[in-house]
Amino acid sequence: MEEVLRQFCPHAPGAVSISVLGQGNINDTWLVRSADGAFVLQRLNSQVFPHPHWIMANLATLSRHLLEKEEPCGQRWENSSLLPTRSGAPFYTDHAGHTWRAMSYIDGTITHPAISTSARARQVGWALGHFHHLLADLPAEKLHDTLPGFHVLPQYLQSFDQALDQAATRGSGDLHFCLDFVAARRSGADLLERARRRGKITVRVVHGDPKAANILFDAATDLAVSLIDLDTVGPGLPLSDIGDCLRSCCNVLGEEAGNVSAVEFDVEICRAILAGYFSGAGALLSGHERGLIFETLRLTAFELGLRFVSDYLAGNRYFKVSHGEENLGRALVQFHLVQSIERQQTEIEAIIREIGHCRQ
Ligand code: GN1
Ligand code: MG
Repeated sequence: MEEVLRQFCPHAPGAVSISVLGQGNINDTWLVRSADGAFVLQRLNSQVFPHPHWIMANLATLSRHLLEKEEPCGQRWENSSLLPTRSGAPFYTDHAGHTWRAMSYIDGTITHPAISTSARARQVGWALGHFHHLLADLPAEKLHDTLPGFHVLPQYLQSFDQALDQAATRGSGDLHFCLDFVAARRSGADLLERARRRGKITVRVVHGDPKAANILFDAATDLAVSLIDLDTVGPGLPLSDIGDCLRSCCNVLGEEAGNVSAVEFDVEICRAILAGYFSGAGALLSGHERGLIFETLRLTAFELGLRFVSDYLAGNRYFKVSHGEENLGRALVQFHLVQSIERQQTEIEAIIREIGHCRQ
């Protein structure tokens, strides 16, 4: 760590304090406080992100664009940006080959692991919509695809089939539940890919991972201040971001819920998020895209469950785990969330129509 800190801190590494930040499933993250202020230090997971220079190039393009777009939006809004090493490089590779980088720290903020009030949910939606609005005129081709196949559901199904073929384990009842669940829902999984190929939906620059833990709130006002965790920013579908944000924030018990039968999709939180989203994004989504919100939401929760169970079958190589069954438990949570979404389809679709309609 000393060797790494020396790259980013002008002062002796001894003069800093370090604490673990967040609970990401992929990278390792620390908050570093020094006499010169605070910053976020991260060690990238090179299995997941094999091209760190693409990520850093994307972050630079993003920062430049957002700087040019600085405009009053009625509340505090800040964007985190890449901090170069002391020698001016965008990242540092240590002796073991790990990539390290520093990002600015947005002070006076907190995250809410559970979005439990409509006021916060509206802020979450507004923040995502505002982010999309700020990026609407940044051509998607200017950014690298740092994770080819990210949010491409048919590809996740292929990986699942492969992992199942090669899996050493087929045992438990929970696994059988997951396998039956996937088998019953795999048809129709190419909905977004088909719409994309037919030019019905637009590829834009999107966040890629707008889950609850990636939205910063001002500690004093409780208003949203920033979307963080920008490694997945790149060409994608705004619809996928909306689906991912809803599947995360409306699952009030969270992704690691112990009692899976209590997992529910909260429609009131969904209503507030969508209302906030449209107030921040304006008319970014076409009527056709708005008509796909429900299915995207259902498929996004299904996709994450599928990714978790595939990783479980493949021996937990992608998502960090603290015990061998964790990814199976996470898959169960997502699949129970899908069931809750399906049970409430009529209500959710009515909300989408009601809120989306006002924005036509
Ligand atoms: C991963 O690392 P983290 O926690 O920000 C994953 C997301 C998932 C999320 C589920 C690059 O994000 O796609 O939705 O876990 N990120 C990547 O918690 O795969
Ligand atoms: Mg992430």
